[in-house]
Amino acid sequence: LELEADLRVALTRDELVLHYQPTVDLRTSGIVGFEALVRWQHPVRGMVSPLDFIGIAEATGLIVPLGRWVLTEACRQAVAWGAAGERPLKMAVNVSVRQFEHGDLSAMVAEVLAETGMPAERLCLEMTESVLLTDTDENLTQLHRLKALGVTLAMDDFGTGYSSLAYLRRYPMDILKIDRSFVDRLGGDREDEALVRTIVRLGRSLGMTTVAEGIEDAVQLGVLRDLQVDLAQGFYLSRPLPAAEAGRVLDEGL
Ligand code: G
Ligand code: G
Ligand code: MN
Ligand code: NA
Repeated sequence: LELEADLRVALTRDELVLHYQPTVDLRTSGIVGFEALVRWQHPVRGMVSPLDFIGIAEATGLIVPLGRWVLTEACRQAVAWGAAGERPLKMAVNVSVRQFEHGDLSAMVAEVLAETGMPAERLCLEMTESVLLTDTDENLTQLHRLKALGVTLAMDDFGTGYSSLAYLRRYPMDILKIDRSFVDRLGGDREDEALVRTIVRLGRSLGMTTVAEGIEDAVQLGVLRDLQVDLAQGFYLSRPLPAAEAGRVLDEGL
């Protein structure tokens, strides 16, 4: 309850910050984009993880203004970085199923793109299966509107939910992010490798770009490269970084 009141205030006091985790092309090892991850610099508690406040934000509806702030800040940063270099850098932003339920998500995204001058093609929205499992028709309409804007859609934490296969076919998703629980077990058991290979094939056969998340060592990286996964994220490549450090690795490489 105390955190809820604090979170309301945090939004008006610039206490939220974004960290940026690089996404790496497994063939070139170059950075092709970042995933924006929100943190809360609480005046008393210090840095608070999204695990401790996204749930509160969802339950109270604060996720709507918070989500808009995150999207605006991430787009603003991507435009600033994009202007500096040659590459059209991608920016991925996590959206909650609650943002589909409260208010018009695609209209909000269109407004933020216009306000920040962010090209829609450079924005990726990450969502979990919960978006596909609840309020199906309304959410499907929203997803098609987002696609019509030119935004890329990613299925996050793939493999951890239900009905994955049927929903993947029905929804206009571009990117499949293989949950880190699968990546975690790579390197030992051949069965785990077979599982990841199957997910990669599934993604590819549906025309999706595959991303492996949660890579924590060189063995996992090697296996994923051999399996021809397209993109990778994980602490072994880089932790989520404050904006200034992310800008530095963008200039100097990892
Ligand atoms: O960055 P970290 O690993 O601590 O994130 C924990 C969880 O919080 C992850 O599931 C991540 O997707 C989620 N998260 C981080 N930033 C955001 C955000 O801006 N919006 C939403 N909805 N979830 C986020
Ligand atoms: O749910 P989502 O995939 O958006 O969650 C992203 C979260 O995963 C972030 O909080 C980020 O800090 C975390 N993360 C990123 N790379 C790794 C990793 O290599 N290992 C672990 N344990 N967590 C990671
Ligand atoms: Mn994510
Ligand atoms: Na994930």
